[in-house]
Amino acid sequence: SDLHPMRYSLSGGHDFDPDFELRPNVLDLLQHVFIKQIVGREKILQKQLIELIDLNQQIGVIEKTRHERIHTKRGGHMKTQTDPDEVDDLATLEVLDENIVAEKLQIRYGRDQIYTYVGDILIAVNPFHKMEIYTPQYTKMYIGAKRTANPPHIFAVADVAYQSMVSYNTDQCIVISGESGAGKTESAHLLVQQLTVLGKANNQTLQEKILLVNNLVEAFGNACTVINDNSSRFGKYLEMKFTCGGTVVGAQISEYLLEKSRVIHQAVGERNFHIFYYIYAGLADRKKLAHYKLSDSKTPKYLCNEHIKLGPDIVSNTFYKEQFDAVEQCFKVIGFTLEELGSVYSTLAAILNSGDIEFSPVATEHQTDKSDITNISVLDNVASLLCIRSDELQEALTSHCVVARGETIVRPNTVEKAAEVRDAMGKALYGRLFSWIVNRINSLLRPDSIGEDDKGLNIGILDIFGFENFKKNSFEQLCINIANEQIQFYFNQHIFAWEQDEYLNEEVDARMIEYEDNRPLLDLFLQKPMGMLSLLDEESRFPQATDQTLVEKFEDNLKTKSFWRPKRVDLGFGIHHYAGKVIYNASGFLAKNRDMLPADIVLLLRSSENELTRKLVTHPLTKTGNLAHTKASFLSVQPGEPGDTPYHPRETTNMRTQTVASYFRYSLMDLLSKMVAGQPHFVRCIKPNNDRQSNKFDREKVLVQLRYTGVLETAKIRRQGYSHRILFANFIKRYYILAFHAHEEPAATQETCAAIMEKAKLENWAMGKTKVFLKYYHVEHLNLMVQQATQRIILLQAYVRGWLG
Ligand code: AOV
Ligand code: MG
Repeated sequence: SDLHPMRYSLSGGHDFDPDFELRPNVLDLLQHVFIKQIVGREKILQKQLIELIDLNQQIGVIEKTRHERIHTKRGGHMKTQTDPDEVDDLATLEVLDENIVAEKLQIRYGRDQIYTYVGDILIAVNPFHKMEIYTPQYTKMYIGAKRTANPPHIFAVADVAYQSMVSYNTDQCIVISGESGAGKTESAHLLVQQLTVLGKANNQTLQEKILLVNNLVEAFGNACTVINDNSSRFGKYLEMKFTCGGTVVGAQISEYLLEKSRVIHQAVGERNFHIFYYIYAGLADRKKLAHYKLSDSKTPKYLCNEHIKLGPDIVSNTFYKEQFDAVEQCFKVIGFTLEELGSVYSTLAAILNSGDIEFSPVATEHQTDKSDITNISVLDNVASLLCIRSDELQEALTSHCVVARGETIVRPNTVEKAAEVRDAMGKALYGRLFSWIVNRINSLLRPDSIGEDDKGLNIGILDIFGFENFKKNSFEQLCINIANEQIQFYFNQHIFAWEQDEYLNEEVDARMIEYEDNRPLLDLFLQKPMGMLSLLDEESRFPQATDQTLVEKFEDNLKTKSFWRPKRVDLGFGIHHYAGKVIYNASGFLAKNRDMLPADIVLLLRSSENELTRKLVTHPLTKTGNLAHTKASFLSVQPGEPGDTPYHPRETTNMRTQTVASYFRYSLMDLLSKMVAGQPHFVRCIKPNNDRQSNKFDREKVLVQLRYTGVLETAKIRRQGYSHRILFANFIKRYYILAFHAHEEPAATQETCAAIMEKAKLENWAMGKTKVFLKYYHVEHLNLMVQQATQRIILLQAYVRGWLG
């Protein structure tokens, strides 16, 4: 079962039959019967068969040629690399220091070699121009190929993950990291592209659907920022589902922490989510603006901010129109109904319209803080698009209910409060629409062909928003950077901490590597009850609290060098992240964390005559993740329960309410539990310059990234360390054929394993108490030998079948 047909089948169309091979009498049979019969009949056949008879001997031959090749051609992994310019793998460099590493990357970058290995980790330097290395020829070249056969490539990562999944029957997880604009999302696309080919979907449609998922969710979740024109404003974990045989059967996405505030406000030089521009231009093109209550002469407020007046630019933008057609096509191919599409467009149009609702103060006899809507026609438009009553919407925006001593009292909203409610509604509708789309995609792409006993396998691809450091950093940047901090911790755990623990346990001698442990920072954010997020939640519960009291609370409680209050910055606080120092501004933190959607609005939307609108407010927002199997060492805190910090006690609906911080904490844990369940592969994206220019390699900029991502330490540990540790029994099951006869059953001991390694003439491995410790190139070499041995067995079986008739 270790041997996957895809890897071992011969071009002749013969299938490998593992049972056949295991029948002990096959070899004897051949030796005694068939050889005699065919002697003289067919010279070539005879020669081949004799060659094949004694597998051990045969493997000796294969091994010799391989071994020679490795020494002569590659050189790298057995000794250090000789040609100083040809470094596919930085872990092989004789002298490892950051300047040399940066220089090698620069030389390669200058030759358009954007990919480089550090052991089994792939470094991808953003080329900022189109590359001709993702064509079908390249796809083919990287399928089932030995790593050293081709230059480093993202397709090779897909291949290793896929082959490991089918060979070892375990889930895989590809973690892509790097700062904003470094190329994570592009890498994620390329991985999906290669994996759909590897997974040979039985039907074209499924393959097509999976390829479109990213495009669809990114139209809704990505936006133009000052750093990246297509910046991910949410975290995405895409799981591709396979049968145990390796056929792709579906996909599932989890989304994390969409930056909803972008719907109502964009910073200088930034834009709203792509889809708003697409739909605005697309509907204009189809003369459908009026139907969705939009006007081409007056651009919705949410689309223009004080710094860019897009106006007619949007409506006449052909790129946007094309994108709209493309998004619609994605929806249709994936399986959304036309009715659903109409509802999605209506919801988007309702959000755009709602931004234009204006309020003015009304002075009454008793009070002056009442507000009224000045443009009732806009209100009517929003109500009609959401299929709710206009007068009820007006009431929900301009007043709120308070329950006091069992009595419900209606209180008016001030102009500011009414505008807040309006914006909260826009954000909530968009956030929920996004979640609904993701859930709908999941139900449309949920695999149904996997049987009950066959739970199937999956490869997860993590593409989150990268580390951000703007001129002004708010709550969103804090969450984004905490998420990156957690991913870095996961990387460190995997590459350094566990590795070292295991050496100790197995009594394998290996030098320890120093690395930057960012655990204290994670504690600073996530610890309960004194971590930053807990303090934020606590403060969010006090009605009298302000952003000022929040920063003071941070200052009083967070006693670490990584936190400080810069002078002369109101509401400012600084954090020294693993990736650098960031100054945050706490203005708006409390409101953003509370993220309140008044109960009156929820109840009103629930009365909608539109099914989708109702669904958006009735479906529980929290996802259920399985946190039970999360390795404790990953979590600096206990996983938070969804909704574990109720902050709004008078909420009368049964809608779960929780702060953004507590939900964020929960999402992080949910994500990690998914990630640790699989074998990880790492892709580290590097941004060569801040100007999005091709052919510009800013050495300082790259050095900083190499430093904070621990590339140098990784290279060292990859050179010294053993990336593979395999239990004796598993090792023997996989490789015994290299040193024993097919029918032998050698004992699961150190001696057996050593015998195999010696037979394979490999050096520099280590023997633990229960596991064999191998470097990644050992495994490649062993796999290749098994593959060749197996191919010969297949040949043999084919001949035997033929003769048996
Ligand atoms: P990100 O995902 O890491 O940023 P992207 O994947 O969106 O970054 O890449 C940013 C831009 O770099 C893309 O729009 C492309 O123009 C270019 N690019 C990246 N990789 C390649 C490639 N392999 N070939 C050609 N161009 C590329 V963020 O989501 O902002 O953290 O939050
Ligand atoms: Mg991205």
